[in-house]
Amino acid sequence: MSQPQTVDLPLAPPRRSDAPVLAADIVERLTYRIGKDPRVAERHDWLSATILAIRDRVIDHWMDSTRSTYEQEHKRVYYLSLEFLIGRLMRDAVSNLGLLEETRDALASLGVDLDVIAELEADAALGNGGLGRLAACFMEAMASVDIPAYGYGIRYVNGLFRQELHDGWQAELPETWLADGNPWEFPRRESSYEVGFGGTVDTVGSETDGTGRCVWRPGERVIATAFDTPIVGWRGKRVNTLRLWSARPIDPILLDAFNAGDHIGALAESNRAETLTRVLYPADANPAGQELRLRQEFFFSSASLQDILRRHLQQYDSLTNLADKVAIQLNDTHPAVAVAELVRLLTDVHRLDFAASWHIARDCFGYTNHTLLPEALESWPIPLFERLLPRHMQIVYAVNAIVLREARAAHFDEASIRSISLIDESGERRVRMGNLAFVGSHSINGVSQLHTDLMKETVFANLHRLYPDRINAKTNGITPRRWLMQCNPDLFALVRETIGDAFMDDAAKLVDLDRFADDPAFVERFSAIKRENKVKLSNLVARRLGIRLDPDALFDVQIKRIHEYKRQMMNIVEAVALYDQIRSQPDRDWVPRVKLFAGKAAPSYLAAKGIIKLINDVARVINNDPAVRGLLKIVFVPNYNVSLAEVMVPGADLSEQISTAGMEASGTGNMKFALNGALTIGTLDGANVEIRDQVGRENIVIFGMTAEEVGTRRAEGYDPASVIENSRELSQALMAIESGVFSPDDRTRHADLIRSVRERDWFMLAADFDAYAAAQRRVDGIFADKPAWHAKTVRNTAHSGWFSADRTIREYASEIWRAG
Ligand code: T68
Repeated sequence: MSQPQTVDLPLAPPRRSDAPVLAADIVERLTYRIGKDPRVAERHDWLSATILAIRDRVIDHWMDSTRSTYEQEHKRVYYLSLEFLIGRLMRDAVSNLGLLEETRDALASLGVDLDVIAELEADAALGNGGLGRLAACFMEAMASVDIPAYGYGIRYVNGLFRQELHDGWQAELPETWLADGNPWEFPRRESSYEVGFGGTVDTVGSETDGTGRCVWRPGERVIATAFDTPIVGWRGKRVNTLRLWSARPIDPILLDAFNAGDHIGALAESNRAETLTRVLYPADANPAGQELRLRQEFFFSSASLQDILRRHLQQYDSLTNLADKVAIQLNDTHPAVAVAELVRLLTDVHRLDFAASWHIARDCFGYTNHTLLPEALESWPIPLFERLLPRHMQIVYAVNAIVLREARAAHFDEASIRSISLIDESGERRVRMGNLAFVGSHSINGVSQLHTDLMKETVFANLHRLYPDRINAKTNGITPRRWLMQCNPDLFALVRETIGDAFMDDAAKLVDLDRFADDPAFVERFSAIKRENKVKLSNLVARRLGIRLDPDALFDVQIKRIHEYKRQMMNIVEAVALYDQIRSQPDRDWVPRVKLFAGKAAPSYLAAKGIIKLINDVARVINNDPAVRGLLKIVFVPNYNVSLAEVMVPGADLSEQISTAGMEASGTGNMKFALNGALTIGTLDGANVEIRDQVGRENIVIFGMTAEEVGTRRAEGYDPASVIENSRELSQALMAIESGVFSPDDRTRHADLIRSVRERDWFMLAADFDAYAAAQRRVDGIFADKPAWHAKTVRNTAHSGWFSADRTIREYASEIWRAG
């Protein structure tokens, strides 16, 4: 083993962080780092100065963590993800360091309000939805449970688009989160790697089947440069690194061309390189069939692996022990090309033999699957893959030969072999990234129990038969720091006062709250906090949309990406049916309800955009109809992001988790709502099943078909028309929408959406509709019985501790990574 390059210098003594010292530090950063006189500093300058002062305190812990991993030769975990949906970082860092009150006081002594400047921090929205947010929760949880981990991804200049509503239609605008600079990140020019594309391959060895050593001469090369962000774990115990790659050209400008007058051509290479990391693909469940996407995937996978190997070799000098010291988790198939790239680096660059490289790779990699939707399973046309990555194409073929040989030896029939193959030969030949990730990993996990069972029965059935020990379940989790402590500080304080501090380090201890569910004094305080959070949410809605809400109404919330399988459409059709009933029986004692929606649609997903417009059309009519007397309101809050969720989740009474059973791999929003004392109305899909098991079936409202029933129904030949005919409520609601009641300016606007329900209804809205409407009326009944409702909300909080990401990460660490 080589010696550490750093000599044994003592660590700096920990910084004092009492309020006066912190205040002085903030002023110092403001003056000397930002260059602003405190007397004229703007709020944004105060934010930057505060982050810099906090960041300096983080650095001490960061260096400690890095050093101890090195000295104790701990295994390192690398989480490769094309998405990290971080949101804001300041409150996370400050509160995990235990400096919230000190920071508040320090700023107050300077005449600055922490809550005001915290709101100015831009959300880092480097992700689309659940998959990206899971990666962010995992980063925080890995630091909190003391796992030495690095997140690797792309530093997109433009994160997920900003959504505006123009006349109820989604409009997409660029999100320039870096416009005011990013005080959290450290550029690391010294950590730069070349990444190649295209070109030619020369074989050095005698083997011609791809397994011999080769020399790849890329036709095109770019430089990947690292930007590091420290991620602070709970109580500042450990600080890990999120390393995001940015692309730059090898030659920033071709001076000869420039001097010859070709000013545009001189910058072409530079532009092409920088385009690589300019935008996050706004793809949710529809992989963009774009060359640029594959280039992004390879770019960050290659840079990350080169970095991993460099760090390992610097410490251990040898690659034979790589899998003992390195675990690499693939967040979905987006980094699956890393399997081939690691084999290439080991074989061609580090001169291990092919078989050894292949075994090492498989021992290092684990793969997490996040969807079974066939349209979301990534694959690349062979001509494209071969042109961009000629050496990787050879490796894919070589690996495929090994796998198919094993399948033949196990007497698999031809149909099974075709489904296992890394190459899809059914139409245009394509590389199947899911199969590549599967065969290149020793562990393949689903994100809930149900999803894992379905993986074994459907897309991976034959691979599972060939490698029966690999698939395992790791039910998702959320960080309770962000999703309770920070977003709901009053509830957090009440819990702490009631059951003590133990739950702060072990969320499962929240269960101690259970015995207070029937204690009237406690319940009164619990429900007063919920009401206060509803007031805050109402204020946000009033500010942004000018709509006034009654905080005593039932707040029914559905926030997530807009997708047909998530069935926002069923929710809004049910609102139309309810509207109808309220108008025809105005004197019944209706439970006043506010239906809140938020979420983005992929820009190319026209049906999802149509659903947003439908929700807004229905909202306009219902909200302006005096006949409903405020008994029903519909609100679509634009630009859903992590920070908006932090207000909407604590302010919800009811959490809508109503996907067609079998289609939502897990869900994580469902966990956030339950933790914050909302009841779930949901199908037996994804982690809803486990939420029911944890909170108890009397504390959740379940309806509709099971995944198995959905399968049977489809197999029998599902006919939505006859179902619609037999449901008066549903037929009337669909007819109203179809006839243009909600779109008087364009009566046929929603005709296509409704026709797709009538004719095909792939997501089985009609089949579940009556059960859903009945479940909503059950919800009304419980909500009207306040003691019963409140007891259930307390029990939801009490039994949600199991969904802490700390639990999930401990399972990954012990069962997949063998680390920590
Ligand atoms: C989500 N997937 C699952 N995908 O839908 C959700 N897809 O059930 C689960 O809880 C969550 O992952 C975490 O496991 C996604 O969010 C994407 O965002 C995505 C992005 C690009 C391409 C395909």
